[in-house]
Amino acid sequence: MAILPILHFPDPRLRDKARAVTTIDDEHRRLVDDMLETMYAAPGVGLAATQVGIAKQLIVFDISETRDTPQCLFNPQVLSTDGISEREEGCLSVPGVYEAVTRAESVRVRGRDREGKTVEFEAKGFLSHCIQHEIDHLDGKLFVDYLSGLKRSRIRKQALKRRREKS
Ligand code: GNR
Ligand code: NI
Repeated sequence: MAILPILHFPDPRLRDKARAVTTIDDEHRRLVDDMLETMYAAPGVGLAATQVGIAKQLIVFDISETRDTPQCLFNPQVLSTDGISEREEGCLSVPGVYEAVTRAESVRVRGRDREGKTVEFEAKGFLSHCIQHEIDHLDGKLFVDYLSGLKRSRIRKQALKRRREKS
């Protein structure tokens, strides 16, 4: 297993659109394991392949308190949504920034598991936000895109300044 470097906003690769994974093989299962190790080490509750510079439709997550329930989803799709919900979000690609984001309260999601089997389930509450946040990454979208242009430009300036100072 390996910890992969996480890209930081405003890296243009975070805007890439991920491609569907057609063959779920050992190489892709190794990527799942590396992404999980990276997510746990960060630490974060989710990670999209886009964040490690790989434009493939793959997300991993674990919202359990005990951090012992690793989950992955290839080619995740939102089938339907219900309600609206506002929650504070953060992102490993935008370190130190936490802001309220409004999303669907619940989502019905379909994808493939690590064996390539199709799975479908309903996500509510925090898991719903988490999965929508990860699927957004696969579309090249970041949670800061939901904030005002003024807030986003402040965050970008701060990120570029930090990168210059190499901290
Ligand atoms: O660790 C994370 N926390 C989080 C909190 C609220 C909503 C979404 C998230 S996902 C984030 C990890 C991350 O950046 N995933 O892309
Ligand atoms: Ni994120």
